[in-house]
Amino acid sequence: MSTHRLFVALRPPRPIRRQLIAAMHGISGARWQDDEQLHLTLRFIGEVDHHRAEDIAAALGSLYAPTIEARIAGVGLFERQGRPHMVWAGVEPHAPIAALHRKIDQLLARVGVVPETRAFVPHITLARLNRGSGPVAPFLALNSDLASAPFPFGHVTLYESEMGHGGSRYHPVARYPLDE
Ligand code: 2AM
Repeated sequence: MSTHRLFVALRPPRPIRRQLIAAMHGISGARWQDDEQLHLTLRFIGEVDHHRAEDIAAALGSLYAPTIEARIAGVGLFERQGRPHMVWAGVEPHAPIAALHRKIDQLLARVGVVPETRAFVPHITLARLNRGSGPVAPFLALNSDLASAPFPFGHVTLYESEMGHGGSRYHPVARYPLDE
């Protein structure tokens, strides 16, 4: 049976995406994300069958949470096995985003999605790196004060991730409005 690789995310508005894209330079060999790929993952779900996917989409329909006023705040680095793995943009404030993450975790637990154990660090991935990528320190230094105007996250999106040769493509499956 075919499966769906799902995750739940917040999508920054267009002017914010443009600002992030404008900052994407200065690491040779980095795989910069394109406009369609930019998002803040609230909850990674993973592979589920079609029935579970429908249950998940329905469960998210009962989400009731306020719109989040956010702003971009700096950049960061995740390492894997001691090597730079990806660079990301920070988003603040953390508290309402973490609260939304917990709420979604609880909704999904009701339809059998195992609760998250990994620490939640709100971030928007900007680039994926590999052994051949150049140094990241200049990029991190240059963008340490990266900041945006305040902007709203007005809805939550359920995405399907499709893995391909040129990296993953993310397709919105459903959108759930947040309260004004
Ligand atoms: P990343 O951008 O920080 O790598 C689709 O793959 C989205 O889900 C990406 O934003 C990715 O986060 C996130 N993701 C992938 N695997 C994950 C995992 N095991 N735990 C948490 N998030 C994951």
